[in-house]
Formats: sequence, structure tokens, C-alpha cells
Amino acid sequence: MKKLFSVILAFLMVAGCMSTASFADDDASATVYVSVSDKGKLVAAQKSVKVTDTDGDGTLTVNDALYAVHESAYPGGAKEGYGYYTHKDYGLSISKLWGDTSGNFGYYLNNSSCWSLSDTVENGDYLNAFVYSDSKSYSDKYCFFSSFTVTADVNSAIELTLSSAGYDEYWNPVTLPVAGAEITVDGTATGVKTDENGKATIQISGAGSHVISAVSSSEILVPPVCTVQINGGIFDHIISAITAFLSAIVSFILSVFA
Ligand SMILES: [Ca+2]
Repeated sequence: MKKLFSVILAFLMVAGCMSTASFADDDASATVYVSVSDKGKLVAAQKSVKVTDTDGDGTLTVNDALYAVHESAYPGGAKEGYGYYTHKDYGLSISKLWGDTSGNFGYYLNNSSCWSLSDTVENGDYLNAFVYSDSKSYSDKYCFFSSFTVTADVNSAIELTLSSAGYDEYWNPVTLPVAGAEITVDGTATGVKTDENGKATIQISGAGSHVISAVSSSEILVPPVCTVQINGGIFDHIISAITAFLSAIVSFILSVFA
């Protein structure tokens, strides 16, 4: 019995180390999910990037995260696609985003407007940066879904609310529904539009990971992003792998005990 106990204890210690190793993130880096759109075209959808202090200011910032997403997803890396400089009035500023040098850029962290590129980022943050489509009056509307991520079963109802960041008559920030926007899945229009409260319900038939966004014919939207994981297929494989793993452990313990 003592032997069985030590085997179980050893297993728990190994399992504990494994989970610590997979979730550990040293202070010098953070995992941030970065979306980028280039004049209305989504070019990176919640890309998971490891952010490090690439600009050497001693903190992990929006600037480091944007550098990281270009390094990871832009052809030629950050050297080709991203640039920043220090503006005499506004401080650290973007000079190039996704290869665009128009200077018409915006970026939101966790769906809140950033103060500057020097805003700090943390593990698990969502950053959305974009090149304006409307370079004259900057009418591009930043909008976002009620969830960054959703998990659902095949063909089950997925309800989302699309909102935009706006201001009331006293210039207090408020959240407003975005009505009449058509939901897209992996870039394909679904025919489903948001109602007057910004709500829409869709179903997805394919198992696996998908990107939900929205487009509008009446206004320019900065592409919102929600990633959805549809259970089935891959998920079933994972469950069977875990089951096989657990039964192997049970057989091992039983063999030791015997
Ligand atoms: Ca930095």
C-alpha cells in the first residue's frame, strides 16, 4: 500500500510540474491576443503573441505587442511592417502599421481606447489596432462583441451583442448598440444582421476554431473579432486522448499494486 501511495504521489508531482510549466510565464514576457485590420480588412485575428520588451523601455507596452504581432505575422516581420517614433507632443507614435505609412492609425486595449503606445500590456490582454479606411474624416467606428471568445457545440445558438464605443452629450464614454451589421464567419457573410439592440444569433456547423466578425453597408466598422471554438471533431479526439492517458495510468498503478 505504501508503494501505491508513493506511485500516486510521484504521478501528482509530475502532473503538477507539467501544469506549472505550461502556464508559467516569466515577468519578462506576456501573452497578448492581437488583432489588426488594414482599412477594414482583418489581417490578424486575435493572434497569440509573446510580448517582450523589444523597445527596451523596461516595461511591456502596446508598442512591444504591435512589434510582436508584425514579427510573427507580417511578411518580412516587424522590420518591414511596423515602425514607431517619438513625436514631440504626443510621445511614442506609430509611423508604420501593417506596411501602411498613412499615419491614420487607431488602437484599443481590451476594447478601451489607449492613451498612448506606452500603455502597459498584461498577460491575457486583447489588443486591436487598425489603419483607418476613412482618411479624411476618420469615421471608422470601433466596435466589439460581448465576448472575446466563445465555446459552443456544433449548430448550437451563439448569441452575440455588437457594441461601439461612443460618448454621451456630456462627453462621458458610453457603449452603444451597433444595429444592422451583418455577421461574418471566417470572412464569409452569414446573412444574419444585428437587431436594434446589437444582438445577433448564429450557428456554426463546422467543428474547430472560427473567426466571427461583422460588416455594415451603412457605416464603416473597424472589424470586431470573436474567436469561437466549436466542439466536435478535434475536441472528441482530445477527450479520447485524455481517456486513453488516464486508463494507461490506472493500468500502470494496478500493475504496480499487483
Ligand atoms: Ca517596452
